[in-house]
This record gives sequence, C-alpha cells and structure tokens, in this order.
Amino acid sequence: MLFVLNRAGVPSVARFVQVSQNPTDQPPKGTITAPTGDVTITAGQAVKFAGTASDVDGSVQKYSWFFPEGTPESSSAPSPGTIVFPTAGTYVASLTAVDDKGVNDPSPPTRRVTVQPGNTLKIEGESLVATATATATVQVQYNCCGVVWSGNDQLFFRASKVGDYMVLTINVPTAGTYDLSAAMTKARDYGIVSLAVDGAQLGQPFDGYNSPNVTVNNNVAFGSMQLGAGAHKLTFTIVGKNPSSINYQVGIDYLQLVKTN
Ligand SMILES: [Ca+2]
Repeated sequence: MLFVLNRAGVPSVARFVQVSQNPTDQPPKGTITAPTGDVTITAGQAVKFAGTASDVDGSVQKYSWFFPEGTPESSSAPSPGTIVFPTAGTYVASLTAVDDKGVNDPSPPTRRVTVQPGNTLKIEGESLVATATATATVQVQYNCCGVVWSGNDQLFFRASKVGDYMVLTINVPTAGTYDLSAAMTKARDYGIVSLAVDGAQLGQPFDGYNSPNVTVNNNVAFGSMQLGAGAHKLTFTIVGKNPSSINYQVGIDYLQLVKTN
C-alpha cells in the first residue's frame, strides 16, 4: 500500500499499488466462459471449464488454472475441459493469465464449486415453481428483505387462507430411504404449513411466522420416508397461522433429501 502524507501529516486514502518490473506493461485479463456462474454438484461429478484471455499491449503467454481438490488440480490449457471433484466441500476455481512480460492478471476470475456428499439431493425451491399446481400464486422471488437465499431465489407461495395448497413434483434418481428437510423462510405474513408426500402426512406442520425480520430456518426436519426412483408429489397445505401473523404465505428456499439406506 502507498500512503501520501500532506504537510499536516494526514495520510491519503490507501491504494493498492502493483510493483512491476515493466511499469508500462498492461496486465492481461482472463475470462471464465464456462461455467457461466457458480455451480453445485454431487461428489464425483464433473464441471466443464473453459476460458479466454487477452492482453492489450502484448500477448498471453500462459494460462494457469487452479482447481482445489479437483482431478486434475491444475491446467495450463485455455479451456481445460472436464474437472472431477471427488470430495464434498466448497472450492474456488481460478484462471490466472500471464502475459509475454511475465505479468499476472491482477484480479483473476473465479467460480465457486459447491460439492455435496454423494447421498444428498438438494433441490432449490425456485426450481419447482414450474411444477406447481396450486390454489394461489406460486412464483420465484429474488433476494429481498435482507435475506440472501440459496441460488438467490426462493419459491414464494402466496397463500391467503386455511386450506390453500400447492402440489410440487420432485424427481428422485435412486430408490431408498430419505430424510427430508427444508430451508423455510419466516416472515411476519407467513402461515403454518403441513407437508404430505404422495398423499401421506410427513412430520409436523411448520410455523413460518417471525417478526419483524425475514429469516430462513435452514434445517426444518420433516422426517424419513421410502421413495422409489422417479416422480413424487409434495403437497404443502395451509393449516393455520400464528395469531400474530398477518397472512398465510409460505417461502421455500430449498429441499434437502439425504439418502440413509
Ligand atoms: Ca433457493
């Protein structure tokens, strides 16, 4: 950092200064073209990476990709292709371009790769909006009210009375016993909702009332059930509301199904 003092000894606003052997050289700039955003995968799955880089006053000499815990863990190809992530965790992949003067891109582009355990199926609520049949509006809602949802969206069910319901369809790739939980939003105008899976009640109704802030309860456990491979119907029904709540709405950030057997 470089500070400049005036006569009174007051430092200027600090700035980052890149010290270069080639002070007139413009650094190169890399771009990740695939994936186009952050991604979530299951352990053992692959992500396809591609990129480009340019240099305004020379040429790009080197591409340096880094994939923490990936297979392979690095690449010098502009577009390295398929990288497998075998282990659950969150990793930041990056592309650093180097130009013909040996100067790095000072702000390499990155992608966050979230790798879930192999037995976990995470389904974003917003991805189920298109499957909904309901007695009230079901819509995608972008981050609001001080909340950042997973995937930046939630499913918003604008129920207004007891008995309103929506039916969502999920797809389960592998038959087994699953624990179903959900990240449910709470707000001052939310109601109490029950869940049935393929017509059978599961767990206790969830009270979505919270005031004054909008919050998300990330681990609302509904319970365990047997699911065959294929489509299943989740029916959310309004069964009441907290006496303090002013409406009956429901917000689902995501569902999580963990295969236990
Ligand atoms: Ca979400």
